[in-house]
Amino acid sequence: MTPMIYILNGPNLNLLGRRQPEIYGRETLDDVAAACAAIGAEAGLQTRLLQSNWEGQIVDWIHEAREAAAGIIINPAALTHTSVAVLDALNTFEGPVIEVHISQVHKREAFRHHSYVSHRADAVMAGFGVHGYALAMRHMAHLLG
Ligand code: CA2
Repeated sequence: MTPMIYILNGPNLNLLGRRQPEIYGRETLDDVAAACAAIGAEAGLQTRLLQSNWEGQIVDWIHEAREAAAGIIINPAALTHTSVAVLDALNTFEGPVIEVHISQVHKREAFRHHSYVSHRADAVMAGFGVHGYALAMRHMAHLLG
């Protein structure tokens, strides 16, 4: 069976490509889904990109991924900096976890410099724009290959 990669996105990322293009660029989450699916197809991986503005929904998808996915790519958005619940959920997942940030969070406000999710992530991308998701997909293929 083709391994599945969950690509999870947190609060406000539904607005990607529609607001603050100077920080987050002009590509939408649908563009990201298409780019990741294309890389997955090359690498023999299925992808499922999901976005929610609700912390509990992200936690539920991580639980679902325990059975359904071989790896997780996650941009937790603001939950990165606040959510022990997302960290605890990721700690129950056995496959590779890659954390993605579109912006270079370490160049931004001090409150964006700490990530709860980084305590679990096997790799972290920041500042590559939405291309960071594609790079994460390639690394995921390498890790699972
Ligand atoms: O750089 C990233 O990817 C972030 O995870 C984005 C979060 C921010 O809280 C993190 O510190 C860094 C914000 C996501 C908001 O997404 C928007 C996208 C387009 C327009 C407005 C918001």
